[in-house]
Amino acid sequence: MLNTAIKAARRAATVINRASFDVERITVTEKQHNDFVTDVDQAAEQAIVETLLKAYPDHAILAEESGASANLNDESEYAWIIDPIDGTTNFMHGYPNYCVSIALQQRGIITQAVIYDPVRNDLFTATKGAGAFLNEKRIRVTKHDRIANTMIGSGHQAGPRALDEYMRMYQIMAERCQAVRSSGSAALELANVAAGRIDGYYEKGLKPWDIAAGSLLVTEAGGICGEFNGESSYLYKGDIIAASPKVFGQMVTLLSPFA
Ligand code: LIP
Repeated sequence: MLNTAIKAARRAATVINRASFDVERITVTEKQHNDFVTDVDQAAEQAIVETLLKAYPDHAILAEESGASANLNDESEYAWIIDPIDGTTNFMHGYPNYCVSIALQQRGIITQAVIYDPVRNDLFTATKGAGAFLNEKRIRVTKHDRIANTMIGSGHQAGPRALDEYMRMYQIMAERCQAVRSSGSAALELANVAAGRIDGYYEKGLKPWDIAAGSLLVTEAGGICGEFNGESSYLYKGDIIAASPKVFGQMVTLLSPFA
């Protein structure tokens, strides 16, 4: 199943890379204020869904652009959770920081994850219980134990309330960390936490397709994911803190007032 997901991600990346040479020609639609979809998101998603359903016609699908398939429910044995381009705004501006994200949920538990960064040709993979990998090499979260030594990623949803809350959280985190970064792709930043490129990530109001694959990468790389109060229903609640174990605890202490 992981191999099928990798095949699907690479097919999507072919569509994305071709379009990235001429971003002026991309057709952009605004779904909501500052929330965009392009014709490339749709074509990449179609390539992913076709590849997965060809191999597994009975599996359910939850995808950012086409939504949930009719056979998706809490009891679904297998459901694929897909974001064809996480970081659409980056992509449509030609800012090279976005990825394809595909996860398999098995009776409510994420068991397979693929995040593919087509710009750097970085393939992140994880299978539950078998570790996390970047280009087939084992990856682990950082060993920092003091928040003062960390670089943390973050992001925010559109809208004045989310922005106001983000600014208050940013002030708290930026005062205590070495740096806070906001680079526009939650999935890629979760993969970066898994790979030890940043020490942690936090964002509120995300969707399951932003989080599903990245969260398995983080936990299989030795990290922890949780809600802002530390609890575990982050996937469908959409508020996530992900970090190495010691940093996670300190982030929850700082950010739990925003739970
Ligand atoms: C985006 C995220 C980004 C977040 C945005 C949005 P999209 O996903 O990855 O980090 O801040 O709100 O959800 O729309 O590019 O797939």
